[in-house]
Amino acid sequence: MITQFTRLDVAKVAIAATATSSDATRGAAQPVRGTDMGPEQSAAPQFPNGFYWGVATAAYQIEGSPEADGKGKSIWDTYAHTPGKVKNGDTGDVANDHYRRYKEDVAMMKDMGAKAYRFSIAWPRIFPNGAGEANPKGIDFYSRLVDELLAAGIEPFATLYHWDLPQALQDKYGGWQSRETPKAFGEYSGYVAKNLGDRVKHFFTINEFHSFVEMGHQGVELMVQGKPVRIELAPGLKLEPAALNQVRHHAVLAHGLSVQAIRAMGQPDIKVGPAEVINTAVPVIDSPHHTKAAEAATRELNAAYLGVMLEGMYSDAYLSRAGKDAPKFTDEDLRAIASPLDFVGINVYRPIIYVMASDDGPGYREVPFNVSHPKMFSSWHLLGPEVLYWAPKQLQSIWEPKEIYITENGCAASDQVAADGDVYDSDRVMYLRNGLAQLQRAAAEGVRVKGNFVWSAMDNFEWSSGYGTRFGMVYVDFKTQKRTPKLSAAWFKEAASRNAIV
Ligand code: GBH
Repeated sequence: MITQFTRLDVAKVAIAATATSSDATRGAAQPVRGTDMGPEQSAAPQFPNGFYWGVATAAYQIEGSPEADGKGKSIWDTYAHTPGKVKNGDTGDVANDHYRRYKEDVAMMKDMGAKAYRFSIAWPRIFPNGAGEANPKGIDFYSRLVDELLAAGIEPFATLYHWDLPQALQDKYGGWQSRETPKAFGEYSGYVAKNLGDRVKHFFTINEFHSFVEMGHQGVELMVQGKPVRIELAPGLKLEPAALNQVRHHAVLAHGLSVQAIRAMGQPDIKVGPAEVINTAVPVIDSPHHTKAAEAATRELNAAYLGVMLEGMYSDAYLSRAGKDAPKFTDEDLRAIASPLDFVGINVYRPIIYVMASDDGPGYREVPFNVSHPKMFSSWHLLGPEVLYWAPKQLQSIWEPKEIYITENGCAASDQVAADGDVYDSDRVMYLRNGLAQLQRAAAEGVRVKGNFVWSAMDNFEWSSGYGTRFGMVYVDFKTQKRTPKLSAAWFKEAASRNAIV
């Protein structure tokens, strides 16, 4: 842990020196935080009381123990063991050994000042064959984890699907290509809600529809700083457009059936919503004209996922783009997909595009990223901190969800343990500080954001990129399993305790 802050102390003095003038320019009308406000704090409004300062992980990325206590195989066990799929041949066989070290990890999150933890449940631990007979030892693990979290004063938020589909469903039905998978997902969701819902009050159905559908069933190619980047995820298929559209439909249908099953089987005070990686079109110029155009673009960019979940229908533009390859669905499907939600979770990493208003076409046009536009460490991660303002703001304005969670934001960095034993992830601190200041700006304007989960609580298995791409606020030595909180963990702790960035 970073304890010696000599350089930061110097910085504090500098901040204190500038605080008076900035307070003066803000004017007296601004709400003031506490009476014990130090001179180094500004008078910007806080996040709402009870804001969840959270950290996030996912089962396959941290747990290891792929065969423990009767767990079945997932498509990620298969994919990671297929030569050439994951960088350096890395697999999640051991990962962070969290299945056995969860108590230590909960203690570590408590030390970091986390108020909430978003973890995912491995479906094949609960239903080793995807459906049919449940494996009680699987749910026992998550039950112990939840008890440990509650004892530490950390609120558990559980994701039901973070990409580790039971291999049995892939083998039997072609996985997400079949309606059997959403049906099985509904049953699994109901079972989990029934068994954990006395203590877990927030469930996310599915993580990043967009990512596992597109990257898992076709592969996604994008240009970053003038270079093509291709991303694939399990099961690594390359489907034709009609089949891909059907997979998209089955993913949102699974979400809907999951919400219905949780309502039917779980305690009435359970809250549920999706955790989607919202594709955000950021207005490149801050005028009402351009911000309205950007909102229209964001709505269309999310038509096949958040759009249908929150509007109960596919947009005309989506259906006409798909043409003869459009998904096949019934009205009953649409009703299930649009089941009322308690909140919407969004993962927010970067602007997907910048836009301007335009007289042509749909009323907006894309403004290309300059080749020199800065990026963070991972291949796809262009930097645009203002997306943490626009994404929740547009979400609220387009679809008016009751509550909003930022279910992930964070970045990879080239972290190394320094000679003094600490890890100085200055770029991650920069990223979080600038992004979360934008989120605070949204909250101050009345956007109903209830919490934020930093991805990730600790370094982990970064899917096709393996262990070299570190997203944690805690460094993990994968040879020894030693955990070392980075500079960003100290930064997070301070922000969480003040409930403010600026
Ligand atoms: C999330 O993926 C995952 O939920 C998580 O498991 C993962 O470890 C973490 O974030 C870090 O990658 O937006 O144009 O770049 C989200 C990141 C979002 C990255 C979609 C690739 C591709 C299109 N992914 N993105 S683009």
